[in-house]
Amino acid sequence: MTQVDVRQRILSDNATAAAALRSRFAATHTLVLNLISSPGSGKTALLEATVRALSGRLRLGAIEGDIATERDAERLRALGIPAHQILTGGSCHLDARQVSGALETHDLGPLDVLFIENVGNLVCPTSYDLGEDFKVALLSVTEGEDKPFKYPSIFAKAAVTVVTKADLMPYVSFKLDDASGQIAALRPGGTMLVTSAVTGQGIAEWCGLIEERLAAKRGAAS
Ligand SMILES: Nc1nc2c(ncn2[C@@H]2O[C@H](COP(=O)(O)OP(=O)(O)OP(=O)(O)O)[C@@H](O)[C@H]2O)c(=O)[nH]1
Ligand SMILES: [Mg+2]
Repeated sequence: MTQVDVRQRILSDNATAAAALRSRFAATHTLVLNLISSPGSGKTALLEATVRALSGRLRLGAIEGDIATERDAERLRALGIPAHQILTGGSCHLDARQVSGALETHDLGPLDVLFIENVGNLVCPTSYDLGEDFKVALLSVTEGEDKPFKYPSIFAKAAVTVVTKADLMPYVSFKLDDASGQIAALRPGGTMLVTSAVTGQGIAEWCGLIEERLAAKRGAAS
């Protein structure tokens, strides 16, 4: 088998496992988001702000992917939602089998929304379907506005891009118009939001988007 054959086989096995997950989430009417970004761009901070805003209204849960430590799951459990940490032990992304395994061994209970926070990496997680309703790409203003065109695959695949750490915009030369032009070119019709987990900017819009997508999924199923 060549390297290309092996990769195709891995992705094909992943697609089968992802399809089973998607059926499972359809049966429970659970909206599933797969969050992908560079390390430290603010995935867990966005989820913390989301939990603070929405956990009174919706049943939220999280699967966290990291190479090492339970820290992100602990941050979310501290806010009162079920969160399970998958430790990849070196792998730079989550795959669908790991997510199914986590759901088999750790009952997160009935959920309206499941957040899957992928391993911090803008490249590897892009190829692996996790049975999600949509991917969310995060881009923090401290990373620079040139990143969408430099890492096009994730910004093309993500239905939603969240620009994070907007409170730091005055201190860095992040050109928001430039970034939004690249994102729109890579994903025509996609949604871009600008948020700050520190000031709360954009969090209401982000939570509104989640509630709308959940209602749409439930409406489509009935
Ligand atoms: N100023 C500011 N800092 C933020 C914001 N969001 C996150 N941070 C900080 O950025 C750092 C990384 O945030 P995390 O939420 O842990 O980032 P992450 O993407 O989950 O990181 P990994 O899981 O390691 O990939 C922390 O020090 C946060 O406090 C924000 O909106 N504004
Ligand atoms: Mg994190």
